[in-house]
Amino acid sequence: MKINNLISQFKSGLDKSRKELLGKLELLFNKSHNKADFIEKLEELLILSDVGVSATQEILNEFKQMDFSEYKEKDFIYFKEKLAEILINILKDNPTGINIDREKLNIIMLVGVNGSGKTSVAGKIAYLLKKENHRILMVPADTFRAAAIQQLKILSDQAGVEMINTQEGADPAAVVYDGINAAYARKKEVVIIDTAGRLHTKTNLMKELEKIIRVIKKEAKEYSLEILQVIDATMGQNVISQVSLFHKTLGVTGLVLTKMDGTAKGGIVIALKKELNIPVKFVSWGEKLSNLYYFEAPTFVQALLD
Ligand SMILES: Nc1nc2c(ncn2[C@@H]2O[C@H](COP(=O)(O)OP(=O)(O)O)[C@@H](O)[C@H]2O)c(=O)[nH]1
Ligand SMILES: [Mg+2]
Repeated sequence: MKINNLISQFKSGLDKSRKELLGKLELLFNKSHNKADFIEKLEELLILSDVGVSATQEILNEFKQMDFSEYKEKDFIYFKEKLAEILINILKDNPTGINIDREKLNIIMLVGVNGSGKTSVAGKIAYLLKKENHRILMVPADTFRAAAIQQLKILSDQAGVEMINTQEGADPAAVVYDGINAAYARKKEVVIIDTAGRLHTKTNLMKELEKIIRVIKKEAKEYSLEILQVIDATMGQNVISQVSLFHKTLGVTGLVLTKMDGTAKGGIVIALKKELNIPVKFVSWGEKLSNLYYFEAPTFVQALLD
């Protein structure tokens, strides 16, 4: 996608966050009388925007080191540029997207709590990789409800990719076993595994997911495994502890932020990077299959502050 087009897509996805943040930043910039006042108001604004405590401190330290008159005498644009520079610096070293190696079986497993958007993201990744001409097999490992299997089937059909069949109540690890073997038999390059996320059985869920990973490691030869945690961006700071839990047990290799359109708190991206240092690989908004984007820090920050 052309870069201008990408920025405008990001801008529309981040519309709520941008409007909220920019208005408040400008007000803060114009109304603060001295450095202490400015720093205090900026701190409050960053915390309210979900940037998180440690990233907020890093940003404030940058501004504290500057001469207040230096940014006060110049205009708001100068201040925004400085902030953008700091944010991009926090978000750098973030390997985005996923590399598909045609010589291997590329296994992508989606994990996360119920309703975070795993099944939707499974469909969106399939759609994206299908456009790049990859041979994809979908594996419905959320077998708890027939409707969940059906939901993935509908998305697979829309994306034009195959899904293996299974029954409600089947053992998820057994479904993955079948999926991997089917992928080799059908000469697929990519396997996308959708999983369950029922939180009331947290320990069981983690055991179920660990068992799936064991099956992958045993059955797959010459493979790569991406464990992507799907996060509902509207959940705020709660997602930090959610991701910690999944990461500790499973080893999450990347994050996918969904529902970015539904929140005015885009700052969560910065908190996740700063506190957990797990790369944000994709962002998504809206229900359309095409609404999944490789996360690019400069584009994201520009869309947020422009
Ligand atoms: N507005 C919005 N809704 C979404 C997005 N992604 C998923 N949804 C909706 O959120 C709900 C849960 O999504 P689903 O993919 O089933 O989540 P799962 O339980 O993690 O598999 C569904 O109603 C989706 O249509 C998004 O990016 N934006
Ligand atoms: Mg689901």
